[in-house]
Amino acid sequence: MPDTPRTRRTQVGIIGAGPAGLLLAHLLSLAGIESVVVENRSREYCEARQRAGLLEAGTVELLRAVGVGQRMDAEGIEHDGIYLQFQGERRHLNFRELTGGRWVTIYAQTEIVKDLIARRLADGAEIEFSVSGTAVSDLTSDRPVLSYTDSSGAAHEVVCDVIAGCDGFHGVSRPLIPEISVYDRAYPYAWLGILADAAPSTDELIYSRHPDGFALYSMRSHTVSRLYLQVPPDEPVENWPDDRIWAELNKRLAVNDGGWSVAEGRITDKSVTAMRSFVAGPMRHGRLFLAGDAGHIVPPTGAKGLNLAFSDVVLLANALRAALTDKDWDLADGYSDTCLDRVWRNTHFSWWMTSMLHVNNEADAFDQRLMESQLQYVMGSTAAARSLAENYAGYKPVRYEL
Ligand code: RFL
Ligand code: PHB
Repeated sequence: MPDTPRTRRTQVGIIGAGPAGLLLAHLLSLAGIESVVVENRSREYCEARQRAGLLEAGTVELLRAVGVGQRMDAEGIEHDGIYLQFQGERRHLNFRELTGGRWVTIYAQTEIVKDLIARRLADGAEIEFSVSGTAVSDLTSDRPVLSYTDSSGAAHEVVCDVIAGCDGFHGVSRPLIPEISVYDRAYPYAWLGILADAAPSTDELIYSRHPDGFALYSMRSHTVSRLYLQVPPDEPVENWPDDRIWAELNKRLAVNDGGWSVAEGRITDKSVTAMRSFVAGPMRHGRLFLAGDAGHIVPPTGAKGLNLAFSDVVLLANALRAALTDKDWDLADGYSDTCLDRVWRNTHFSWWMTSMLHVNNEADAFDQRLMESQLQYVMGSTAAARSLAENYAGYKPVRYEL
């Protein structure tokens, strides 16, 4: 006989301790709203997963305003803009000048996750790591139930007012929305990403289009570089020994006047990521709300995924505070539409950056020339560069009502 589940009560049940779930729990607690977070991975796994590195100014300001920005302020690196490169010519786009003062910051998603977990635990919060069998029921009642089995095998039921599906692209929440529509685009390439113990030989990120494919020079600190290469989809990582990676990076990032090279170092992480655009809506069913990658995925070329997840979370925190504290459900009722407007703007921008910078072997020569022409236009025209800068640095940042 299975054990009878242990039952307890909270206001918001949150599925997923990624950046979206953790930030939501923190914002709710600042508003005096209780939550329980369940996560099927271990704390160590969540804190080690290599993902995003680039934060919009609005994300930086948000983390600062809600008291989790101390380490980001000490260790993050502010960038004025990015470099774009084509045919060996490298051009700097200065976002501060182009947008009237906006910028971006390098600070790793793994560090944000560590900061948020530390703050939640210091505040006495509940985060259940390493759970299994996460399930949700009674979504169209006003007491939805979140159930799971903890790491010792004990079954739990949490009776909630609302459940937030912050469980990423492969989570259990999205399939629970019966009326969902899905918009999907797979790209015919992937990214090979490496992390290397090497002081970056660039001050800001370089996005380069090369006949062999796209390359991106990013970083995590003044001593750690993060670099990406366009590779075929499903490329086995074993095809890329270290020497081949450095040679290819040096080729795709080389500038015409020579005299510049990628600083090499010990590679500490190597992985291949598929590229996809995916939008699902509505992001709500009854008392279930989706936030972050659970509802949408963008290819990483525009550095939008984490920033977009945080925008959802701010809108959801504002809506849940009004609903649960003031009994006003208007913001909650508008949540999905408000999010999806932003999601589509970011989906377009990420698709546009991706198409412009990658070599698409399935496209005909006409399409390839159009993309090259677009890139040359952005590198040559202040008007075109301003549009890229406005989107990259964060178009219409959302505000958390403190
Ligand atoms: P996450 O991070 O996937 O977290 C979801 C969490 O839910 C857990 N989970 C469950 N827990 C309990 N029960 C279940 N049934 C569960 N199913 C899943 C998972 O274990 C996980 O802990 O989603 P979230 O929080 O929405 O955050 C989204 C971001 O992680 C993502 O958008 C970014 O990493 C995207 N991204 C970038 N975004 C940026 O804004 N700037 C960047 O520079 C940037 N670079 C990137 C990126 C993503 C990349 N990859 C690997 C996809 C670079 C790369 C290479
Ligand atoms: C990263 O540093 O991981 C990164 C930066 C910019 C991107 C994608 C990834 O567009």
